[in-house]
Amino acid sequence: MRVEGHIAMPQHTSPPPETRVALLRTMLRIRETEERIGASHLRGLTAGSMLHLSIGEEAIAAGVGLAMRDGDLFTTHHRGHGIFIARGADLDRMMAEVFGKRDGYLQGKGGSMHIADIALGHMGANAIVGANIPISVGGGLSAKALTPGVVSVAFFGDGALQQGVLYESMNMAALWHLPVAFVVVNNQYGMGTRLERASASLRFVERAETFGLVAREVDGMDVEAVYAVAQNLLEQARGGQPVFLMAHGYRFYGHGRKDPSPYRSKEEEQAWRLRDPVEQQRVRLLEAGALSEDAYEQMLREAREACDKAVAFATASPELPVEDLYTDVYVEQEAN
Ligand SMILES: Cc1ncc(C[n+]2csc(CCOP(=O)(O)OP(=O)(O)O)c2C)c(N)n1
Ligand SMILES: [Mg+2]
Repeated sequence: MRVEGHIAMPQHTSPPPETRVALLRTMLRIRETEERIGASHLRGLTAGSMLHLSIGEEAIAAGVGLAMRDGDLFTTHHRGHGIFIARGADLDRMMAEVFGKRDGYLQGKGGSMHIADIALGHMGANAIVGANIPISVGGGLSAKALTPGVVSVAFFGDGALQQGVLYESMNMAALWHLPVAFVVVNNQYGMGTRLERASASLRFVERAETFGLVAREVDGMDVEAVYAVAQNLLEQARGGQPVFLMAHGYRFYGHGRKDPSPYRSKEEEQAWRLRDPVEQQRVRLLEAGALSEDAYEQMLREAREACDKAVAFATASPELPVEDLYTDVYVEQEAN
């Protein structure tokens, strides 16, 4: 799906100055952290043979993430570092988890693709395409019954648009008036397959509408546009009207960090990199006088220092002893 011509840009007024800066700070934190995670992966320091980075998709994570509130619930697909950071992940514990170390969120047993933190509302990343979506519907059901006003957000890739479970989930959310937001991080590809080659129809917004959802699409490289549309949609979701947001973006690296992306052209990559969401927001704020060069440099320094600290923390953390492999895997219950 090409961006030009497909996106109805929402009419929005700019958010308050401190929010505009917070959106940039969040994207920068994601970018710096993921570059460090990627570099660590290439040095063999992360757990697992595969690593999925969301570099290029920061505006979607930050825009929706900052439109959410404390107490809101979410799940992600396998490319979820950015979303978790936008929702306040502790970088030390996150880095340790990605390194497979004991001080990680899940003692290193989950790694990048299964990270979770119930305290922050993160019900889990999920490596099975589409599998996190019904979990978020369960979160919505729980919120409706127990914590009215909370919204449950499922973040997933364009690959999940071809999974039946998405449509079962949208139907149930609409039928039961659940506070659920379905957010598609459309980076144009599922592994090496372009969305056009995987779906007979590209009318996903209409598809969601026929299920009874309020559905929108947005330029996922423009963080302020994402934030504005997400705020509007999440408010509707809080009242029990499930919503769908298709955000169009791009992953700057391959499917995994080591994938050289032979299935897409260098010209295409370059065209998207020219629309770098972090750079766009930086320039926008500098030109508007909403941010000084010094303040930006300071922000970048802080992000890098946080990464240094997180990598040092993860490196110093031990691995779990092998005897602990099977602990915390199943809930211990008396047979009855
Ligand atoms: C049910 C299922 N089928 C196939 C796979 C293998 N697989 C892993 S990631 C992926 C592509 C996912 O694409 P998308 O949902 O667009 O997310 P992206 O990687 O682009 O962020 C596939 C097919 C899987 N993990 N789960
Ligand atoms: Mg994709």
